[in-house]
Amino acid sequence: MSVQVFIGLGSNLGLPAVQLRQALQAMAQLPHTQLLKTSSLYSSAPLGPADQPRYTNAVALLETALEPLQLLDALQAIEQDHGRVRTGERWGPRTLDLDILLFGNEVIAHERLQVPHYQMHLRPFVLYPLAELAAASLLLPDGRALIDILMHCPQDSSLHRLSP
Ligand code: A4P
Ligand code: MG
Repeated sequence: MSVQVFIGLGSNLGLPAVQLRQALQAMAQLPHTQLLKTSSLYSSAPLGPADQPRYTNAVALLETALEPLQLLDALQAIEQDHGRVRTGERWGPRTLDLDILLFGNEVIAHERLQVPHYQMHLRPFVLYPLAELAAASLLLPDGRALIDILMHCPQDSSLHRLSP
């Protein structure tokens, strides 16, 4: 059985837009998976340590028959292929970050995987591209509507859309 999955993409090292496009192509080629839609690219100031470049972010909608941990493994392999070095610094710079935001309507509390992504409701750079792809009436597993979450999330005046 396939489920619809939203993936958050982020990059702030190298050529972020190129890395995001390559990551989208790599996700489209995953087994038992289709890339259904991709959002515009967005630019924003870093959340976390300020002494790092601005981020480019996007969201993709996949349909997959992979299990959640299989998908996580596949996404981490794509991150590695794009030169990601895990420095251990929380919220530090990265060439490519792929986060599972929503996996169907599932709530997952695994040591390697928390879904919905634990910070998505606080991150305009996730919520705006997500809202391009999902109906505003989309309900998260806790029953909250995306539109409500968007209306209550912190403002980020640094966020702007780069390309359609
Ligand atoms: N993991 C748990 N849940 C998930 C999930 N839903 N999706 C685990 C993906 N992975 C998940 O991930 C650490 C571990 O989280 C993984 O091994 C996986 O098993 P990581 O990518 O190495 O993340 P991290 O840097 O150690 O910390 P964190 O808190 O996950 O970083 P974030 O939340 O990804 O934040 N500012 C802007 N403007 N835009 C950004 O995109 N991104 C970050 C990174 C900081 N500031 C930013 C942005
Ligand atoms: Mg991550």
